[in-house]
Amino acid sequence: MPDRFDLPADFRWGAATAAYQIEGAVEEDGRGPSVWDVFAARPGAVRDGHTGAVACDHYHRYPEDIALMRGLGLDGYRFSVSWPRVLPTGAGAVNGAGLAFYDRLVDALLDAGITPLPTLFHWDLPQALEDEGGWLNRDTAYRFAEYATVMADRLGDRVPAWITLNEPFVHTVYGYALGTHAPGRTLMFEALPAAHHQLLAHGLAASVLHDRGLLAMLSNNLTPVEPASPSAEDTAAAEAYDALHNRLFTDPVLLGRYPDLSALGVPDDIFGAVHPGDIDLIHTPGLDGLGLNFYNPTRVAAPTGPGLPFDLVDIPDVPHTAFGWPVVPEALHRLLLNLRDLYGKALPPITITENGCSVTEDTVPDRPRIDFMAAHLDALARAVADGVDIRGYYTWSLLDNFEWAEGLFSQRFGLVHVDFATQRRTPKASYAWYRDLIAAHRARSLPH
Ligand code: IFM
Repeated sequence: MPDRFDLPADFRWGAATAAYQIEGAVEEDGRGPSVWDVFAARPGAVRDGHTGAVACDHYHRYPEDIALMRGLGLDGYRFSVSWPRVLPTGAGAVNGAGLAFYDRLVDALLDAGITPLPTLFHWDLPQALEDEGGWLNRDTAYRFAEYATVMADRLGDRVPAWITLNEPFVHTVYGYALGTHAPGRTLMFEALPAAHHQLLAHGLAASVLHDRGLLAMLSNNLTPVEPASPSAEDTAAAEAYDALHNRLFTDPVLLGRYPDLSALGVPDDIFGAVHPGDIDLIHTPGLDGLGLNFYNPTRVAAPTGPGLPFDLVDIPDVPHTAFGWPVVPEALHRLLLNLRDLYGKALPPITITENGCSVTEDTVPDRPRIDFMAAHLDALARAVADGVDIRGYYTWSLLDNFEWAEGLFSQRFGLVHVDFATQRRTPKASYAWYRDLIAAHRARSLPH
């Protein structure tokens, strides 16, 4: 696998994390409870009863973590802001001590020469808003716009670009349809108003950011969907799944319309959630960059029984990550070209805002992670050569962290190993590989 890639001189290298997965300090300095605090406390909700109460203790150890980022030579660091740390009940009075943490973090990043790229919502909704219906309640979108205003007014002088939401597909499906993530609702397709309200929140927040001269991005988890066979039934099932996973979250933002969801039994107004004018609020602000979180392609077959209009099937004969996700780097190349062809001029520049893998028996010599990253960067570089405008790559993740329902130990995604008992950080082989890759790219890009 190559360890140098033909990428533009100004290509940006980064790493990503999320607040609840690393910060800990859930009861400190006035932070309010989030849906993840409440969900993780439910017996059986998270593997081994783990929670994010301490996680990587990044709230206290962020200087050490920024030193690790500096050691990598990162251009950018993607983190998320904990909404309940800033607004403990989701709205109303701002918690100055919570907001001050992000001031310190941003200033320390800038001192280290690293551009902060914050995500406003990475799944840790204030529990007080969940008590009012969470993302099923349209008001949550308006509370999000107020929260975006607080953040932009405080950090906008130092932070030029913002990601509004992380992976609204995953949050909607796992959190509201299947109940395997917080807030643990099991509404199946009736969860989809939560998707619409997140997209509305994105549109409202994008306007807030634009009004202040800031850039707005949205990070989606996208997957190229392939039918299990060329049959009409498998093809129709694949189209239905593609509409749900991908197009539901990109078409309204980029094209100003929802895809046809009738194969899922979902009406055009998404069970009454879509009000007149909503699509304009989502579409008109425009998107300054599409954040793409890529992990794997998805193979889909026609359903074998009643229930869902598709079956998700495995992709055999390829390696799989510790999570059981198929490793198909070429699928990233295909996805990037599909996006170019589907959205044309409506497609803004793309940044890979997550890509990485969990490794079975993860240890410091983590060769499979290096192979995974190298193969995906090779696919990305080929898409750049094919004319796709890709501005940067943020690996998931800087640190081993709290992997949601999988807890702390079973799915380690970090370039840096974290011993959760001692909080000792140990860079893995992938850390050294990524550091050398970034340095070599930078050296080649310098004017000679
Ligand atoms: O850890 C998650 C992250 O929070 C969102 N994207 C996928 C990662 C790996 O599961």
